Amino acid sequence: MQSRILLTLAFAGAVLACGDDHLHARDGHVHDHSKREFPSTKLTPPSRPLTWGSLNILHTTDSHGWLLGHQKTSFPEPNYSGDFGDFASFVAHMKELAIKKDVDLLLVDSGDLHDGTGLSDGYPVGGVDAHDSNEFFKQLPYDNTLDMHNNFAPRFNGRYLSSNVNITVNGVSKPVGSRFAKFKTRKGRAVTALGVLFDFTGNDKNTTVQKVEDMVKETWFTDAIKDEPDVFLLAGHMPIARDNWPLVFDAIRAIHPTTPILILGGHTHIRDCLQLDGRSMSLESGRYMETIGWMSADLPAPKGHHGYPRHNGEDHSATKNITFSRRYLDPNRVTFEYHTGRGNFSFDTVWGHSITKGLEKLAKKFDLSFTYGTAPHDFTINQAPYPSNNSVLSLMSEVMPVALTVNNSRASIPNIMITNSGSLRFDIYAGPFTKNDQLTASPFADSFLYIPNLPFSVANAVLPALNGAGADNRKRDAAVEAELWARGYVGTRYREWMEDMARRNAEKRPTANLTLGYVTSDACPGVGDDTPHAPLQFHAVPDFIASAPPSGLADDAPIDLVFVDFIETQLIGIVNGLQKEKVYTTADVSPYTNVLATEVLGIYAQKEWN
Ligand SMILES: *[C@@H]1O[C@H](CO)[C@@H](O)[C@H](O)[C@H]1NC(C)=O
Ligand SMILES: *[C@@H]1O[C@H](CO)[C@@H](O)[C@H](O)[C@H]1NC(C)=O
Ligand SMILES: *[C@@H]1O[C@H](CO)[C@@H](O)[C@H](O)[C@H]1NC(C)=O
Ligand SMILES: *[C@@H]1O[C@H](CO)[C@@H](O)[C@H](O)[C@H]1NC(C)=O
Ligand SMILES: *[C@@H]1O[C@H](CO)[C@@H](O)[C@H](O)[C@H]1NC(C)=O
Ligand SMILES: *[C@@H]1O[C@H](CO)[C@@H](O)[C@H](O)[C@H]1NC(C)=O
Ligand SMILES: *[C@@H]1O[C@H](CO)[C@@H](O)[C@H](O)[C@H]1NC(C)=O
Ligand SMILES: CC(=O)N[C@H]1CO[C@H](CO)[C@@H](O)[C@@H]1O
Ligand SMILES: [Zn+2]
Ligand SMILES: [Zn+2]
Repeated sequence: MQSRILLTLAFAGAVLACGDDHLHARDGHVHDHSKREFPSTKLTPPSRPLTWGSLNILHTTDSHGWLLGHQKTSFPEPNYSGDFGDFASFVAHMKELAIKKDVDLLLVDSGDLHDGTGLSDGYPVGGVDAHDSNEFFKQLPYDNTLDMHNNFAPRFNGRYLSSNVNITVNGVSKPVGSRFAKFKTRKGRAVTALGVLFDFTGNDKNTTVQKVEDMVKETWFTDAIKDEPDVFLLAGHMPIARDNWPLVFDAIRAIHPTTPILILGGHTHIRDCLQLDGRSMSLESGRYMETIGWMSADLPAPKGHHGYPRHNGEDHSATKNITFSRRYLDPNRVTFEYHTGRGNFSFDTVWGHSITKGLEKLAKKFDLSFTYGTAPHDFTINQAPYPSNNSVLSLMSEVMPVALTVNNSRASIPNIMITNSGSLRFDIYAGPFTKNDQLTASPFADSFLYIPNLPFSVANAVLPALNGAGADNRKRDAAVEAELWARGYVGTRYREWMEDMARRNAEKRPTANLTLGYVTSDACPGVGDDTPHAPLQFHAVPDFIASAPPSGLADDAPIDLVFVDFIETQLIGIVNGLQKEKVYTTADVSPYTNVLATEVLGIYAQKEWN
């Protein structure tokens, strides 16, 4: 209890409510539950109980506003149908179980709470990004959280760990949250916690992100890690592999060669686990509330505790490998009920139920079920080949010419329209296409620019150049890739992961008796995926897509080249490489329309799917 209050004063109310036994909804409460809370599809339960250790962690990351759970009936969506209220009930029961087992259970989040759904992004004009959805987030008794891309408002001070992120307020630069926290768990374990953000350069105005390599040289850092706790807890919005965690890990190991170090990462949206040594584990727990991560560690009893083994002289436990386990849970009621030993009617807590109701109310307030039209079938990013009728990217090629020319004086001028495939964040499923679906499919509020009167042959060569594979282009690709990474597009790593998953399991697919979902292969021992699945189909997609070029034009016919705003620099470079008639600059670029990337699908659906 003390721990949470130290870290998250504002959570105190929720924290106090959390462990209480009397919060279960009585039967009467569940009668009005909608279908969402009882998935209509029969879900298969997890394969085996969780392994508990003396210290256990429930981990969420990159939830991106998916607090209402996944509600579509196309697979694998029902597997992720638990909402944040269900999760709250799950947490409450797990906290009780931890007390019964007399072990520690912490709840940790690694950031990216928003940019993904209507709940976080569908706020009315003048609202604050994720302000309302974060109100629900705050109701859970997180022991440690880090919020990244924005939401650096001073009112969050002290609630988030942000070791290397500063905000400038009234000309004074200061840490957004707390740089570190020291607290004791319920069982008396001393924890030193840090919250680290990867070297992010696309941060908001008035915020600075210090490079991790510089952070570990700071005096405050050295001071913070000097005293040995029972365990270091490093939660951060930084991928556990191919990034800078080893810098933090090594800095701690230089002083504390055997102290347990638990790392909870995020940002690349994958399920991943590795061990930097035998007394440390790093876990990354997916995205969009499609995964709840579980880590358990059999740590020695806390120092100072009467049972601490070190007092009898011979102590191997302080240097031996620690026994860890990790599991990736599909967040749905079947999973939650299975692991808490609850049934349909003993699972809901009053607290969880009220969160569900509150979320539904917010969805109503934001009018998220406003329907633009009816999607005739599923459109997916990677499950269908590109181009094809079922590809959401092919759909986008048709959507742009319709949506971007509405009320546009240039509508009659031939054009080619280009966007990046990473701007499409989620599949579109058959059935009502709502405001929420629009924001989940295309959550980035990018605008569209254009260069007028470009010769058709030049404009038509831009897309291949953007997607090009030549040596020259590879260098450019790296620059584009770096730009996308800096802006938070993590699609490349996620797609690599999905592609590898499909390839690895290709021969299994036809024979296996499994439903679709993630099939994780990571570097940690034991069972990873809580519920075994067969992998989804995977088809590679280009980085950039375009509308169909106008037909029957002469090479020199002038056309409009329309493109998503943030590729402006790369695109001008390409245009200048493709022709020598004129040196194009930003002065040749103008806004094409007021319609944003977040709006195009809705405009299209209203016209074509009604
Ligand atoms: C940055 O800070 C200045 C001065 O404190 C303020 O006027 C401005 O609105 C801030 N910008 C953002 C994006 O918060
Ligand atoms: C962050 O703020 C602290 C406190 O004001 C200051 O000492 C430090 O230099 C800042 N760090 C960066 C990287 O701006
Ligand atoms: C301890 O763990 C490390 C890292 O996971 C591993 O390389 C080593 O083999 C383990 N040692 C023993 C004795 O199991
Ligand atoms: C839970 O309740 C719902 C609705 O009454 C029912 O459809 C479902 O089969 C129940 N599930 C279990 C596991 O009992
Ligand atoms: C794709 O859609 C078009 C237009 O609706 C249709 O004519 C065509 O048969 C479809 N192709 C496939 C492979 O389904
Ligand atoms: C186009 O103009 C009409 C009439 O002014 C307006 O109702 C509509 O919302 C506009 N559409 C877009 C996409 O701007
Ligand atoms: C395959 O599915 C059947 C029917 O659902 C089930 O009885 C059987 O246990 C499954 N086999 C495996 C290996 O999971
Ligand atoms: C393991 C699991 O929960 N699988 C479910 C995933 O979704 C499909 C499609 O609805 C279901 O059939 C599976 O039972
Ligand atoms: Zn994310
Ligand atoms: Zn991120």
